[in-house]
Amino acid sequence: MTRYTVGLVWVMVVLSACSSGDQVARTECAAPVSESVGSNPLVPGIFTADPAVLVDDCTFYITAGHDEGVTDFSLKDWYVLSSSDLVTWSYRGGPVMSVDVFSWADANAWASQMVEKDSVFYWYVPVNKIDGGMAIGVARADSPLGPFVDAIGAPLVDDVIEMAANGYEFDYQTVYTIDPTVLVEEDGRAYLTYGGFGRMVTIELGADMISLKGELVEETPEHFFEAPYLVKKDSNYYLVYAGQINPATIDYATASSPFGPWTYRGRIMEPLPNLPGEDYATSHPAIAEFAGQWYLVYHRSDGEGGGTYRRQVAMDKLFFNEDGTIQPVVPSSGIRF
Ligand code: FUB
Repeated sequence: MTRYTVGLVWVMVVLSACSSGDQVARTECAAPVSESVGSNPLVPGIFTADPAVLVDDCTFYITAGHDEGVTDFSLKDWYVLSSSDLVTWSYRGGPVMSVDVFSWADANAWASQMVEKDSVFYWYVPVNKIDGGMAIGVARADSPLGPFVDAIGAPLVDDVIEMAANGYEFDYQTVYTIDPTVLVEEDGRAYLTYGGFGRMVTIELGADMISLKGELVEETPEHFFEAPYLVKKDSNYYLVYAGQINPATIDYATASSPFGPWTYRGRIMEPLPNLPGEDYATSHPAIAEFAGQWYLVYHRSDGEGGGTYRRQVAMDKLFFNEDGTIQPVVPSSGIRF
């Protein structure tokens, strides 16, 4: 039984520029053509999960895992979907990076995020270590389309590092080392947040983006399940995440620091449907601004040929109210611009 499965059972029982990497909103990019219509899922022919967004050079990139599972997660590589009009999407004909890039890992190309700093692209990914346990690695490239190489040759964060940092005796005491999200501030400082099964941690990254600086700060927003996604807007930090338990909602919280404490703000999306006979659907959000409009990117499990372990990435417009709160989003069959 994987730690994900064990954790899921536990939760069920307990019930308890132009870079979005640095979150710089570039409104000079051309907006999608008025009255054009997108489609959801964005690329119907492939199964993609756990989206994150990077806007670079007026191109909207979505990094996503390649879902190949039937009754459980099976992901060995990651896609990069891209579009400049948010209607026509390309995916380079196949995955851009695989678990094989990390010599110390052997499986689980799970929820990742790519960011840019000083024209270098860093891709933070959770993978299964050959000697056991999930860990976060980081790959580096000069282009969002690669080729990517392991930037360290070892995990950036794993249970060993977390146990030493926290004085834990057992690996099960650590926060689940999955679902990394990275925020690069305008001053170049960067923060890594990760976690799952109701616990979340944030730590500052070194200036080189491939080392840790400071302490692991465990500060978890209310209703957090997994899939944190950290952005900054108008001096406020927004954390969007899969809430409750599968079938997960998409909820959000805000804070005046990337370390929290987080104030729960509400629900953005209700639980997504799963196909009959399938496990409850997961949820995984990313939000980003492009040409002056914010978007919610997420995955769905009810597409043709799809399922809970054959998910597909979709997106819809996202609207902020004047007081900074976010309006609920209802999944559509495609954005109308
Ligand atoms: O894709 C594997 C896992 O499913 C991710 O790590 C979670 O966020 C959930 O989407």
